[in-house]
Amino acid sequence: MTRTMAPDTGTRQERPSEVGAVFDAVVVGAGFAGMYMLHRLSGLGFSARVYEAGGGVGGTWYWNRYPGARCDVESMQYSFSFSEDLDQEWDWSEKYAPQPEILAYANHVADRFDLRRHILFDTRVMAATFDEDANCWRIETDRGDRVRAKFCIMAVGCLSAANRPPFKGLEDFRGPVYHTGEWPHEGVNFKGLRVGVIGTGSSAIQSIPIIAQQASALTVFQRTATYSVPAWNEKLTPVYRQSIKADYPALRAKARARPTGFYFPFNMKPALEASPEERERQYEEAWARGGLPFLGTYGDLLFEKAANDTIADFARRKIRSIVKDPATADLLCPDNVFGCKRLCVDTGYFETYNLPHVTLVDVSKTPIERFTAQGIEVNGVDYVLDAVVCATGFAAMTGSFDKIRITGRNGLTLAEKWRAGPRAYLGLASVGFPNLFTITGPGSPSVLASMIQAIEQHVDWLADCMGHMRDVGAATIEPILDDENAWVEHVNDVATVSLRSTCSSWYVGANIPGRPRVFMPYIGGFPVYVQKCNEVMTNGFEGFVLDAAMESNAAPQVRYTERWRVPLDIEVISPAAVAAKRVPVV
Ligand code: N01
Repeated sequence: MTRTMAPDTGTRQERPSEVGAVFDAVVVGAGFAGMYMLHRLSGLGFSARVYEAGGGVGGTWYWNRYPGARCDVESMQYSFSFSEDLDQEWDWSEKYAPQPEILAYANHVADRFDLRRHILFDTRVMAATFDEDANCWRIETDRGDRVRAKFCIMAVGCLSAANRPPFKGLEDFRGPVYHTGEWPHEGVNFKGLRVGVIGTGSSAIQSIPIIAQQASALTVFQRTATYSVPAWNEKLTPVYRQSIKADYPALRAKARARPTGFYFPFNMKPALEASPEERERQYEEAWARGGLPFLGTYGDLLFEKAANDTIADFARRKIRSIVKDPATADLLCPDNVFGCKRLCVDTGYFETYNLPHVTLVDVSKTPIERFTAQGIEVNGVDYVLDAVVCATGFAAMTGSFDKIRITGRNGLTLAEKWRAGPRAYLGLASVGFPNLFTITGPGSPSVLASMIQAIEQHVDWLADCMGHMRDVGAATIEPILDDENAWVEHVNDVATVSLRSTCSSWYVGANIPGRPRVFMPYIGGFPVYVQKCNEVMTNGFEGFVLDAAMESNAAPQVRYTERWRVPLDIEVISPAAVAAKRVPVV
């Protein structure tokens, strides 16, 4: 019988259920979004309860403890920017911080800002129901808690509902099966074991080189080959850290003005206007710098297929130059658009296939047939395995909402409303669900921006919104249907001009059979989105209805969003660019 391993946090303690308590806000999740939301709510004097399914703070970084897990936005930028003191006191040790260090940072933030006393851990929210008579949300948890709150804030993460494909015969397999996104806290020792890894996305690409160092044999089951750029990770020196800290606010401001929400050198020139020799030189230099900025080598790479072909060709030649066995190299060469699926950043990924005990199995045409007691069967061949790692990703963007029964006006559930794809105004709120907010929800830049900056911008906007509602005595806020529809249409329009919408990625829900195919994040660029949010607020929450306001015409007091009013420093999406079907890189 298979042991499908999930983390035993070991922290779950008995506690009485919380019944009848009333809060200004309930926040679901204590990852970076939930923590920062809680900090802002406390600052405004709102009462708040945070429920967190895990045994600690950190969200993604609490659950994804697989070997090799680390950020791929540089650490000095992959962190909160709201506190200059926090920026100054924390020292990142590496260019790309490993998971334990990011989790330690999350714990530091929780302690430093005294967040824990408002958080109930090991508690999963099961249902949230809007009470139309009382204008409040009724929240139920798996620990018997039954509380009420004016606001219900979903800080559930974009990539937190693990995708566990229902492989035939899984229960027959005699070894353990792990999922990278729900990794055992005590770690896993693969020494001397025959290990199978299913998937070749970011999680697989980070973990495979390390698992290969331990396993006696490693078999990787690949459905889609992946582009990956070397990280060239390195220790950060005190001198380097100090050079950033000397003017951290300037770096943060530059990051906010970028389509990605983080700063890196970016060349807006079109690849197709450069000579082949010049392109080759630029790609070599960018490859030598490594990481996600490789996609910023030219400005048209995600908009012109012919331009994209040039970088894809370069990346394939790199793979062939690293991987010695030509047949394996062939299999590892993607044939889709470069950067269409989320670009991976690796340390020794392709080199791993040169090890004699590592085998790549193509499951693109002949899928995994079944698990057997001994291993995995593909195309009539039995691969004998002692343990399997599912690096199979997530039900992205909406998967975590699906796990909670969220019921709005007239008994409509969010799952029903979003059956054909998510519909939300600015990715922040959805018609029929008053006072329900979705931090980095579908229709916002979220996963296409640096996540922590996207979170902070949403939280600051929401804090100002809730502060304003209190100032004017508003009981509820809810988007107007026409505005929500127009925003959803805009999100779709923008997506169609980017080559990113052309492949079967999790951005469009296509990694899991049966999910609606909709490009979920907003690809128009972080600053353009921020500008729209700022305008909506300045214009008195345009596109929303604020109900029962005593002084509905009062201009909103800007408490936290001021720092997001920054000029754009490179060309980004505009309605004209969309109309002309020419949209610079995000
Ligand atoms: O998940 P994925 P992930 N049979 O969906 C394959 C972030 N992240 O956990 O491509 C066989 O990318 C699937 O195949 P296909 C980052 O945003 C960041 O790796 O769908 N294979 C794919 O190869 C990232 O994009 C970091 O054809 C199956 C793989 O499993 C996102 O999280 C690190 C299958 C899943 O790849 C998700 O990454 C890690 C099946 N039935 C993650 N089902 C950083 O570096 C799925 N697959 C910060």
